[in-house]
Amino acid sequence: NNHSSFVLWFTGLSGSGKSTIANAVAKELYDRNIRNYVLDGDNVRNGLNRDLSFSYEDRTENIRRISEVSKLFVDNGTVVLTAFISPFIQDREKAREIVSDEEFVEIFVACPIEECEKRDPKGLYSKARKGEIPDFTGIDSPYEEPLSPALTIHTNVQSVTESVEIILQYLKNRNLI
Ligand code: GGZ
Repeated sequence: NNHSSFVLWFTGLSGSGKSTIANAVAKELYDRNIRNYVLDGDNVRNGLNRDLSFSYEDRTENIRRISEVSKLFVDNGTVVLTAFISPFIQDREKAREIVSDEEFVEIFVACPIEECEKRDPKGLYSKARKGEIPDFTGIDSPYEEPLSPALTIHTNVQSVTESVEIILQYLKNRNLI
């Protein structure tokens, strides 16, 4: 297939649906013979970044390393889908610079915190409310919404299938796939 690689950078609160949508898009790319890889907390925070906490400095370092790794994948011809909260605008702008603007697609996975908290798939919000997890994003650590993302997906009203369609259509329109 004839395409250049790029990074789909998903950003949003814990429980907003970043990993779910990233994996669903990854499957569609795979079905189109587009080599791709999903980077998320499960395969990065447990390995490469296991030395990092959720302090401001460590989140910045987390995103910096992920950006550099994403660039390596793109150099290799692999489409990268990253699913990290990446709560700080400055860190995401740095990621865009590291990867290069033309190859960086920021996707805001928007979901009201009340809804994320209701979903609470890992029970983390509940723990954070009880003070058992300090610096929890949206509770006692900030989330800075993107000012001009390429796409915003509202997971409280859009299904996973609809969200995937929106993203694929965007990539087609931009001749990225
Ligand atoms: C936010 C935390 C925290 C704190 C652990 N704040 O829903 P999850 O579990 O699977 O996704 C969250 C994940 C966030 O890691 P990231 O690498 O994406 O964060 S960042 O981009 O801000 O560096 C959550 C879990 O780790 N988790 N403690 N304090 N999320």
